[in-house]
Amino acid sequence: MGDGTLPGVQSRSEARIVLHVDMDCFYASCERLRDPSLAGEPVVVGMGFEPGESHGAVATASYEARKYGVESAQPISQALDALPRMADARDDPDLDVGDAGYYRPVDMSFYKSVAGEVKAILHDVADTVREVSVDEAYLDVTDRTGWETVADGDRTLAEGYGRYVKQRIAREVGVPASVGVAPNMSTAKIASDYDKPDGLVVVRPDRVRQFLEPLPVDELHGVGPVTASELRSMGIETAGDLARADPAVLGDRFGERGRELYARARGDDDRPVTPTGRPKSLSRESAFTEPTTEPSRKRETVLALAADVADRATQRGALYRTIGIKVVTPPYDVHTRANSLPGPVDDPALVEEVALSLLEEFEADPVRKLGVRVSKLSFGDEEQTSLDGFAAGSGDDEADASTDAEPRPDRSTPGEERSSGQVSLGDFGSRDAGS
Ligand code: DCP
Ligand code: MG
Repeated sequence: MGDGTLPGVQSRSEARIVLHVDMDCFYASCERLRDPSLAGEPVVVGMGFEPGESHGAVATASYEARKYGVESAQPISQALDALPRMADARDDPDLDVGDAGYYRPVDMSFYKSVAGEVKAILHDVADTVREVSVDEAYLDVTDRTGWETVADGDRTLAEGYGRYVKQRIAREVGVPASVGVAPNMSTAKIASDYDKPDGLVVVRPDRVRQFLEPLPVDELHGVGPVTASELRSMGIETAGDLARADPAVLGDRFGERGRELYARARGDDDRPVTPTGRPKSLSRESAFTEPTTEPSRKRETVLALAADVADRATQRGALYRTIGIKVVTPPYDVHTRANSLPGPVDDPALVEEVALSLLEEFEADPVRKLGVRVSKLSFGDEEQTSLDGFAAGSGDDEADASTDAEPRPDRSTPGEERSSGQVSLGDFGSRDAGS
C-alpha cells in the first residue's frame, strides 16, 4: 500500500512486500544452461583467456571458481594463475585437473535472451517490476501475498510467495536466483545477497532492525570501501551502530547521503518500487482489522478501492478489459472473481459497478481483506489492434463499453487466472507452492 489512505479503509498499518531478485553467478549459470556438463564445475566467463591473448577481465565466476579467488572485474591473467584452464591442465603434467576450471567467452545476446525469460516470469508474478540490470529486479507484491504467518507461526505467506518465484525461475528457465523479501527495497536487496547462492531470506516488518543490526556497514547499499573506513574511524562498524549514531553528525560528515544511510540502517525506506515497464494490471487492496460481515462496510470499501484503481488507470492512460475483485475470508482463503468486457475501456463508474456486482456473492461472508483489480491493460498509444479488433468483431462503432453494457462473464476460469500470476494465497503453506 503506502500511497495514502482511503476513507474508511485500514491500509496504513499494512507494510509493503518487496522482493529483490538477483540471479546467481548469472553469466556462468547461463553457460551451464547451454552446457549442463558444467554443473558443479568451476566456470569463469570473461574475455582474453584464449592462447595468445593477455588482456581481458572476468565478467563472473561460478561459486566453485570463486573458492579459488576468481571474481568479477579481475584481470584475466590473475584468474588464470589462480585457476588454470582445464584444456591447459590436461596437457601440462605440472598442473592438476582437479584444480582447473572451464573458461567461456561472454555471449551477451544469449544472456539477454535468458534474462528475458526470467523477466517474463517476474512480470507474471508481480504487477510492479523494476528491472535494475540484466540479472536483477525489484518487485512489489503487496497485493499478491501477505505478511500473515502460517502453519508453525513463524513462516509468512510472503515467504511462500518468495519460494514460489524462485522455483518458477528454476523450473521454467533453469537458472538459480536468490530472493530477498522485506517491507522495503533497501532491506530486500540486502536480504537477497545474504544467503547466496540459491538463497531465500525473508525479513518480516517487525524484524527489520534486528536483521540489519549486526551487518557490517559495507553491506549497506551505497557504502563503498572509502565510506566504510570513514565510518569505522567514527566508531561505526555495523548497521546497528549507524542506526544509533547522531543523524546530525552523519549529515555534517556525508551530507544528504549520511542522512539516507542513517535511515536505511534503521530500516526506513519508503521509496515506492517504480516500474521500468508498463504494468499488466493495476490493483489496490485493503484489510479490515477484524473480519467483517457488514455488507455496507464491504461495499464502501470496494467502492473506495474501485475508485482508486480506476483513477490510477486514468492517470496512466491505461484501458482495461477485465475488472476483478479479491475477497479474503478467514482463516486466509483467497477468492478471486473477474468479468471481461467486450472491449478496452477507461470507465470508473463501470469499475465500481462490476466490482460491486462481483461482491454480491460474498454478501453474507465474513471478510478480512478486499481488493479490486483492472487487468488486460492496453495503452492509448499502442495496441490499436485490440481496439480495431473489437470494433470489427462486434460490428459496433463504439469501442468504449458504456456503463449500461452488461459485462460478459470472464472466459478464464479461476484456475487459469491463477496460472497467469493471480496466485491463490491458500496455496502457500510450508509445502512447495510452485505451479
Ligand atoms: N558483470 C560483469 N562485470 C562485472 C560485474 C558483473 O560483466 N564487474 C556481469 C556478469 C554477471 C552479471 O553482470 O553474471 C550480474 O552481476 P552480479 O553482480 O549480479 O553478479 P553475478 O550474478 O555473476 O553473481 P552473484 O551470484 O553474486 O549475483
Ligand atoms: Mg547476480
